[in-house]
Amino acid sequence: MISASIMCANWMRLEEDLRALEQAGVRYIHYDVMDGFFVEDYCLGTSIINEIRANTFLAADYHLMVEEPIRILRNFTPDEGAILSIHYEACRNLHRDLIRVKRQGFQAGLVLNPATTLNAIEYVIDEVDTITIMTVNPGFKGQKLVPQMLKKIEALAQLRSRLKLGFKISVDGNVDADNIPAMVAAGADTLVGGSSGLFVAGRPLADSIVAMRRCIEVGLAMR
Ligand code: S6P
Ligand code: MG
Repeated sequence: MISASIMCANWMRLEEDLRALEQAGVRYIHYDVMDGFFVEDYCLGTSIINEIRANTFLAADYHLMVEEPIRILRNFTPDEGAILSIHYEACRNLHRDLIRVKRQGFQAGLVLNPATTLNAIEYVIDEVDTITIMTVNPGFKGQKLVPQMLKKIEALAQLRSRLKLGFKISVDGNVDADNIPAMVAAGADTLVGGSSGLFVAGRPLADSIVAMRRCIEVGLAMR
């Protein structure tokens, strides 16, 4: 599945971009929310998010890069199929927070920064619908893959089959033609498309999506 990181869209032509994503069968719109504290930058408040939500049928994939996200959980509306992901590193009471995300009607997502080990999530792994491996350090578009993350995706996929769990594995950061095959081969189910692989300057979105799908096929064949 492809989740389109809307912060990387062409904001001067947002409506066109939305229609192209819908027509190409993208699965989610990925909304990055940054608080200038957990990460250095700020982006996507709910007034902007809700304007986009009102103008697309694509399901929401919220990525909260926010300290203590539980404080602002009520700002988000759980439409059909929406995922809301919070960071392991940002929550003082992660288990409680994941339960609250689900209780509010979202699929519960958990995001891990590159330095966070998989051991850290042993006691919450049964609660989650999606685990996102940050393949760059969060905060900015246009960064390069942290290469050790390919092993981490693979280890997470192995852990999932060992525990017989059904969560999805998502990857976020530098999802491009060079990296997609290895990410998919390692076990990624959802790819967050950003500035490197989806919203590429001078290339129509439809072409990017065709190219991403070709790379996904290559990765699946390598499994
Ligand atoms: C980064 C954020 C991401 C980016 C996306 C950028 O902190 O969580 O969702 O928007 O990964 O993609 P790219 O291809 O520029 O790395
Ligand atoms: Mg993100």
